[in-house]
Amino acid sequence: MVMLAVVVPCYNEERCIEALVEEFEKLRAKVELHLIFVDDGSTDATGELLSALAAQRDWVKVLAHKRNQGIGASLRDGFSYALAHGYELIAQMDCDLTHPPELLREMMRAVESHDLAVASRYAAGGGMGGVPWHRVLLSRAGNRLFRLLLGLSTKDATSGFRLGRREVLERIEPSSSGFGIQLEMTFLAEKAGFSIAEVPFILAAREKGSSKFRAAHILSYIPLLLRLMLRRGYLLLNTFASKV
Ligand SMILES: Nc1nc2c(ncn2[C@@H]2O[C@H](COP(=O)(O)OP(=O)(O)O)[C@@H](O)[C@H]2O)c(=O)[nH]1
Ligand SMILES: [Mg+2]
Repeated sequence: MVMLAVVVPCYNEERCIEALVEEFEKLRAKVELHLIFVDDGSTDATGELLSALAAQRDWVKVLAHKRNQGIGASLRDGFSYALAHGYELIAQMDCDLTHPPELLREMMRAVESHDLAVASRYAAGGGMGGVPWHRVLLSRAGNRLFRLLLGLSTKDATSGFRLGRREVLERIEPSSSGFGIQLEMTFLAEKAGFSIAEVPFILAAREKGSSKFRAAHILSYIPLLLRLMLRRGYLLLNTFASKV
């Protein structure tokens, strides 16, 4: 039984997919794993490329949405598939070659003593290599704000590169459809009491294709943040009430 599933959400990534699968071909010599791509209504050749790659490799699976539903909705579908198919360890990563697949081995070691490993730009030794300054600023400011308002311990609460034990996904129920799902999952995992290891990594700059993150996406963090703050308040009140 293959233990590890790596869920990879992708939207219009025709320029990255083949190179990513090639990188995984190499990694598979050391780690047994399955890749689960979630193609989210791509309008370029992503879907055809994925079908061709999967047809020749039983370790590559493809879930496809007819229409674009967002990275959060895609991750949730990928996780449900991985849970239903019995994988013990479930990872997620971007398919734009900015997350080094090699790091998954270190993350696997980290979950021998933790529930979840988050590849972290803000742990000692982590960082960003050549990422545009406005994205660096946004990520730093966002993470500071989220930690403060939500009382998080995880330094990189918005990382899209993680690997965890299946129990984490069995317990938490994220509902975000967009990019906010990363923050939501960090919050839910922390508040559920799961232990999180931050594995330092350097996020690479994207060289192929283009980012799908738009300034307008920032707005969608506002209702999410309010919802999570309310939830935090409720949890704090409960803890307080159980002590008096
Ligand atoms: N399934 C799905 N994946 C998406 C969507 N938007 C972005 N992604 C994927 O999520 C990952 C991160 O997105 P990216 O555009 O690189 O955002 P950035 O890293 O924040 O600049 C990449 O693998 C994208 O292909 C989407 O709407 N649906
Ligand atoms: Mg990216």
